[in-house]
Amino acid sequence: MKNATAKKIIHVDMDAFYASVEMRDFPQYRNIPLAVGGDGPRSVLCTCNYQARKFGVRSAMSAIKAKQLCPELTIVHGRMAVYKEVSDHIREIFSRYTNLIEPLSLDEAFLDVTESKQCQGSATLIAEQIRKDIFTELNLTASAGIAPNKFIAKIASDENKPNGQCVISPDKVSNFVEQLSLKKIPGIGPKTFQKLQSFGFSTCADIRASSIANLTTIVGKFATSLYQKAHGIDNRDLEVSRQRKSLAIETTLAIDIFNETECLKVIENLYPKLLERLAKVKGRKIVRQGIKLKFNDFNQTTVEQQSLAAEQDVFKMLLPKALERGKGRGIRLVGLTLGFAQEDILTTGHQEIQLILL
Ligand code: TTP
Ligand code: MG
Repeated sequence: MKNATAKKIIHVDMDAFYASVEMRDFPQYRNIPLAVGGDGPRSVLCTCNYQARKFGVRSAMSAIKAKQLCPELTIVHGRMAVYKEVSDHIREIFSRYTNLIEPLSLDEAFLDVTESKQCQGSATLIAEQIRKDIFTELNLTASAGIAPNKFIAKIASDENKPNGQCVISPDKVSNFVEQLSLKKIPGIGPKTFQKLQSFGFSTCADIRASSIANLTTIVGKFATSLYQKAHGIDNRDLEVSRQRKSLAIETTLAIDIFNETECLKVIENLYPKLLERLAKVKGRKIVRQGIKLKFNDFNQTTVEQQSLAAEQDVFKMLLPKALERGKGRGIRLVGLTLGFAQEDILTTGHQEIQLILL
């Protein structure tokens, strides 16, 4: 049965995130098995690229084991500041499509696009557009899952990885979930999985054939949630605790710049774009504006002042103080921000929908 009030949730997850950033920035890493992590005798890997995965190399594996599986593996140290910068950028891309964003880590987030009007309100097209934006602006690929709830969206985003997406419409949820291995359910670690298996439960279909009472004897309080998940039900809203506090636009420059005149030109370029975005944010009171500079050593500074409107001259006026803090370092990023008055708490605005189990 199709549920007319079903939510539209997208789960976006970057592909081989840290490794892809290294391959993007260093061409010599592009066609070899690559991992990011420590390479000492006690180190573990944060992640690895898809070439390395062909050898069985995985996240959280020890560097020693990884080298045994793939002797030609190159292991590089991570650059967190760069990953954080990419993460901020993808979140800014998400915010073009909805205010309801629940980031899970640097490289993944849930988006509730039920009320979004972009792309004719199609969650499938919004996900495609977001992945396109990420590719055009950051030269990185992401995968997405589109579904009526967080649980299914998260599993779906893994289905067509890398650089793919998977739509599970409300009427397909039941079939999709039936074949699912219990290993794939968040919250079921290797130990719980083993225990469930020893009682004859391997897939969601096996759980469906049981009862909450019976499952309680095996997994205790987790039984209800497990039973619901096996039917594809997950009524959790996105955890979007606060309204957007600010609106920001920023640009990472192709080459570092060093003086005020060049910075002013960047501000003049960014300002109309900030106004465009501001036009889409309805009914918010501006209380602050600020300028952010990131220097070529990745340190950053923000200079702000109270303000009741977005004024280009105020950004320009704040610039000298920000520049002074750079003490001559090159500038790699310029950003403009507007701070909003904090009002109501946002929720996703959807009542929990109880589905009837068939
Ligand atoms: P994941 O999204 O789990 O992995 P991934 O993006 O590298 O690969 P996939 O294509 O399968 O999504 O994690 C995102 C980043 O978080 C990852 O690039 C590195 C970091 N990370 C760790 O530092 N330690 C870990 O154990 C894991 C799993 C990830
Ligand atoms: Mg990822």
